[in-house]
Amino acid sequence: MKQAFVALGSNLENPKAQVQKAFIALSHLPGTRLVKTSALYQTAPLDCIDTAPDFINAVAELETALPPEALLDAILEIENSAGRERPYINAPRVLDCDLLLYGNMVINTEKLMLPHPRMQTRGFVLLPLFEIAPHLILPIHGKIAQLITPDLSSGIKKLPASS
Ligand code: PH2
Ligand code: MG
Ligand code: MG
Repeated sequence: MKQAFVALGSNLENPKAQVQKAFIALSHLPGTRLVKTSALYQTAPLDCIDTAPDFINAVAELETALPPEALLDAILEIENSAGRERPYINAPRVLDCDLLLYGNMVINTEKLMLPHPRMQTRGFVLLPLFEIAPHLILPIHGKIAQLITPDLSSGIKKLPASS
């Protein structure tokens, strides 16, 4: 079994419910255990069109027997089942599932890049990841605690568990 982390994001069609549903879908993947989920975070859109709504973001920790490419296919299937469409880059979406990390693997293929190529600069990924794995050491980028800067944390609000 390998440890993997998946980032979830939604800014369409009841984003909180989309992310909650995605946690459940992850827990049902074959050969996979949902180990931990972060809180939900309300985050300002980054690199999106001006009118993009705020996102709900979260991170999940998995333990899985699926190889990385199969895990990627499985999480993209979860996106598709939620009704994901891709009219243009970074368009508002019902659900985005990004494979962040798979053990200590470094992969650079057309299909899959690990660590996820933008994760080390994105507060909406790093803050929920730090919440559930504060001692994590990323391949290439090192300790998660050292990647989090006040700059990255602006525009990000951790929501209370009840919300
Ligand atoms: N995802 C993007 C681009 N910008 N901004 C926020 N706040 N949250 C996201 O999940 C996000 C984004 C590309 O996938
Ligand atoms: Mg993404
Ligand atoms: Mg994506």
